[in-house]
Amino acid sequence: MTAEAGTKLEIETEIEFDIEDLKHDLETTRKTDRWHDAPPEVKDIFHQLEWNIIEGEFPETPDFINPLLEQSVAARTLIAGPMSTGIAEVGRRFKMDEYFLPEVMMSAKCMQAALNILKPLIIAEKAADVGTCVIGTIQGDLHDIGKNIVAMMLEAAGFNVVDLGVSTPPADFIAAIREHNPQIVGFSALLTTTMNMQGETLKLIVAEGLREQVKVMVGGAPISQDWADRIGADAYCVDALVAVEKAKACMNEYGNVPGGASDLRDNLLAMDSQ
Ligand code: B1M
Repeated sequence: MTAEAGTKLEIETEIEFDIEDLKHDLETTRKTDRWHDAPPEVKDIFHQLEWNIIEGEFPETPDFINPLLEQSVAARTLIAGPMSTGIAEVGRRFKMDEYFLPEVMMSAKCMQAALNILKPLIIAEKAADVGTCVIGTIQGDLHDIGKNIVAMMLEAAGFNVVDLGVSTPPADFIAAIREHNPQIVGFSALLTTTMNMQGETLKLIVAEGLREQVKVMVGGAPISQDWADRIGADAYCVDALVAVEKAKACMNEYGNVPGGASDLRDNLLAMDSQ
C-alpha cells in the first residue's frame, strides 16, 4: 500500500481475477483473497460490500460505501475493486441459472446506489476542458452501469460528456454529432444480440459523411479488439480507465489524425501493451 497524493489510500485493484477462483473463494470463505495491500479494517468492509452487491441488499449499500470513504479509500478504488468483483459474481450466478432477473435487478440497484454517492466525488476531480464526447448504450440494450462509469470518468478527466442514455437509435447518435460536434463517440453494448448495432451505427456515421470528424471508441462485456476491428472502430476499451487514457490520446497525440485512419487504430491499440 502506498499513500496517494492527498490522504487517499491506494489499493491494488488491477489483479486479474478468474471467475471460477472468485466463486471458490466466495463459497468457501465468503471472502475473496484480494486486496492484499489494504488495511485489514478496509479489507473487511470490501468483503461486506461485495456480499451486499451479490445479495442485492440495496438499501444497505451506503452503509458500506460511506465508512470506506471515511477511511480515505478513493471512489475509483471502490468501483474497480469490490463493486466490480461483486457484480461479476452476480453475472456468473445468472449465467449458471443460480440467479434470475429479479436478483440481478436488485444487485444493479446496489451498484446504482453506490454510484449515486461516488459520482459527485469523481466529478469533483474535474480537470480543465479537453474536448467533447458523445456516449450511449446502443439500440436494443438497456445496460448502463458500465457506460455510466465511463461517462463519469471521462467527465472527471475534463471531457464535456453528452450521454444519450440507453437503447440509443443510430439516428440519435448522428443528431448528437451534428449538434455537439464531439471529437469522440463511444458505444456501449452488453449483449451479443445488440453488439451488432455498434456496427450499424458506425455504418450510418460513415454514410452521413461524419467518419473523419469523430474518433469512435467501443466497449462492453462482449466487445473485443477483434470486434472493434471488424466494425472499423478506432479503439476498443476494456474498462473505464482505458477509455479515459485512449480518449485523452485522441485529443492530444492524435488530435490531428482523422477518425477511421489506420495509424490511429494501430497507435491506440499499442497503448494496451504499454
Ligand atoms: Co443483463 N446480461 N440482461 N442485466 N447483465 C449480462 C450482460 C449477461 C452477460 C449476464 C449473463 O448471462 N452472465 C447477459 C448477456 C449474455 C449475452 O449477451 N451473451 C445478460 C442478459 C441475457 C440480460 C437480459 C437479456 C436478461 C433477460 O431479460 N432475460 C436483459 C437484457 C435487457 C436489455 O438490455 N434489452 C438483461 C437485463 C439486465 C438488468 C436490467 C437486470 C441489469 C442491468 C441494469 C443496468 O445496467 N441499469 C443487468 C445486469 C446488471 C447484468 C450483469 C450481471 C452486470 C452488467 C454490469 O453492470 N457490469 C451482466 C453480467 C456481466 O456483464 N458479466 C449481464 C458491471 C459494469 C461496470 O461492467 O458494463 O462491462 P461493464 O462496463 C465496463 C466495461 O465493459 C467498459 O467499461 C466499464 C467500466 O469499467 N465499458 C466501456 C462498457 N461500456 C463501455 C463503453 C465505452 C468504453 C468502455 O465507450 C467508449
